[in-house]
Amino acid sequence: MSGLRIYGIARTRAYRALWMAMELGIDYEHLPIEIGDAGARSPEFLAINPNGRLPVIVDDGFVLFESLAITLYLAKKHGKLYPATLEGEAKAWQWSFWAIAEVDRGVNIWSLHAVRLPLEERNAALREEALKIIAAPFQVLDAALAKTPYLLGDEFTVADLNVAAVISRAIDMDLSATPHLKAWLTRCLDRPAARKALALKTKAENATPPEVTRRIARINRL
Ligand SMILES: N[C@@H](CCC(=O)N[C@@H](CS)C(=O)NCC(=O)O)C(=O)O
Repeated sequence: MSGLRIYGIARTRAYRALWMAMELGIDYEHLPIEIGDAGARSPEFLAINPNGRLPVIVDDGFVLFESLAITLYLAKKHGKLYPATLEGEAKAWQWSFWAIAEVDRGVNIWSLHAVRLPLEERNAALREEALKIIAAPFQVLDAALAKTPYLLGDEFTVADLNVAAVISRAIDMDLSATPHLKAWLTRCLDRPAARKALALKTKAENATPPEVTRRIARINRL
């Protein structure tokens, strides 16, 4: 089958690929498969992505996993939101790798224990620990955004999409210590494509049974 297929329910990191596809205005098919044995760890899916994780895309037969590799690939392929210079491209990679390495896990753990798990199953110690881990990188991001409205300058690019998508759940945190980060994140998430993607994500989130959220919490504590 030709065209772009995006695998993964919008509650997962597939949201990042969906947001990018919406920004680019390209045609795609969304296959909202779930994590676990009935979805991403089924034999059919493992044949596409042996990691058993979401998202993965198949673009005219080309298979790619890792959410931020997917957004970078799509932006570059479609010539939109992608830096025009070698240095700009390197900075987009820098911020993308930074987001995965420095803040992805912390924001995820915080959101599980602040918002997503049933109230009585939230662990305040894990929540506080997660906040401590992300405090320093959030200061780094705040300082960068004090200089320019977007990470690479005056324009929204794939670098902003990647970092904002990774920390999108931080919008529910108290961000008063990082006002530039807060204003930038609000700006990014307010874009029409971001709102559309977020609506899909919220809908999927609201339909997620508690046992799936518990499973996510178990995976993330590893
Ligand atoms: N670094 C990967 C992480 C992928 C990932 O962990 N996806 C989660 C959903 S958000 C998943 O599939 N978890 C289920 C599992 O590990 O079984 C990416 O950014 O694509």
